[in-house]
Amino acid sequence: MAFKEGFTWGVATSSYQIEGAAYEGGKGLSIWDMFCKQPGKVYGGHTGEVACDHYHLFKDDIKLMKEMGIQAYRFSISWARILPEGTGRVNEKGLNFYSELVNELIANGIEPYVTMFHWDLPYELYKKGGWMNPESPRWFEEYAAVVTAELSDRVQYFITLNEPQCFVGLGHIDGIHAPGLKQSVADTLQMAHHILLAHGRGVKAIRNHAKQEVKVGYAPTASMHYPETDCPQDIKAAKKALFQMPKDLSSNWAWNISWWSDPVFFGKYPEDGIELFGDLMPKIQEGDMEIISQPLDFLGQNIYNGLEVREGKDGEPEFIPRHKGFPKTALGWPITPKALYWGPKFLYERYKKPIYITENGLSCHDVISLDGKVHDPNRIDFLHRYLKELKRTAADGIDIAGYFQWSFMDNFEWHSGYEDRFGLVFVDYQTQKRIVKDSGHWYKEVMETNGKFL
Ligand code: IFM
Repeated sequence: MAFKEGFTWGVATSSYQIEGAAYEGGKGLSIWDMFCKQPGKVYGGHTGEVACDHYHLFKDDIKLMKEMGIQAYRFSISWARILPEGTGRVNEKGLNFYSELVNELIANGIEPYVTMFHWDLPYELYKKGGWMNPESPRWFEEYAAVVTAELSDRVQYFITLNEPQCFVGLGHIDGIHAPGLKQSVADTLQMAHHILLAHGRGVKAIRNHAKQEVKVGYAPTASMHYPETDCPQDIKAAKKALFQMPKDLSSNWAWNISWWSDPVFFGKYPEDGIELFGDLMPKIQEGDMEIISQPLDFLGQNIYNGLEVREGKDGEPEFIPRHKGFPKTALGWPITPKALYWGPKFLYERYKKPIYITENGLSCHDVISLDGKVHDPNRIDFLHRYLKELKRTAADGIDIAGYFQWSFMDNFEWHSGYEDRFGLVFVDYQTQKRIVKDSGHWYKEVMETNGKFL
């Protein structure tokens, strides 16, 4: 059996993408509430105001999860629902919502995995400079402490941040996500330093306030490079490409692994990055790197695709262009199953921590067929190919602790609104009716058999 006994099979979502109830239950505003109000920022003018109405329908959703055989559910907390101003006043109704959600999960035999931050920063904190403010790590620490004190008697697994690459890269460099800014390299590096400090302070807060022994991790993302062939030269080139920083500042610097994970696991920024950024490096105070590199129990990695690499004539990694007609998802993302073999392998070799795949999945053009069902063979084929590769890496002895499919149900896909569907469960946004897609039934069998037939 390649997937170890006790392997965790789950699904993932995030607060703004599913909850709705944007102005209910005492919740404060988030940067996504404000971003969606701006004309032209989100496809079709869509917003997360109602989304999947999970805030009201969570019991039904959890019932469905149970029927689907889901063992673990990774969800995120809306910071502004807990602390409407970002710090200070606690909104008891918000805490109760998550407390009830956790109770319901446990009553249905589903293990909760809590992500503290999945992009919906309280707007009140943004007005104070958001992550640019040197106080922001303290704000996050306070918030993480409140959540942990409330939930950790029942929740054992916590994840600090989801995909800093995206909320910095898309939100503050490219400006296509909230808060929609295009900031300089120096500013975003300083911001990244605060975010890493927030992660470290968050880890400390979780451990200090936990009511039982907890497992704490982090969920970055990035493209997972993989070798063209199994020859040692190509493998070496792919691994080098995976962890190297961009060669110059012409591209979005945030889209890499090492700047976000080396400080967390090694307590230092990567040398090639320090060289690249030179005078633009953030201000690092004494003790910062120790805070950032708090011991973690696992690495959560979100993996969707990667680039193929070979050793070039000069001995350096060479990226191989994708051939004509390369398979892609509805969103246009390349389908590269090998990313789920080589990615975790390279990451494990470097960081030496048990790995959870905290997100993996695809968008498809799903529709309700004449028979009233949702047939999504492309999703089944995608997941089958990717999971086979994950199984191969587990069989090689890489410590893979779990896999969370993105996403449990169709939801608000950020600046693409509801145009794209990522769920195992179809959501009719007019009626809020859910229909388990063929892939949901297929995934049930995967979970039940611990991936035996893959
Ligand atoms: O929907 C997102 C999620 O919020 C973060 N990771 C990628 C998913 C698909 O784009």
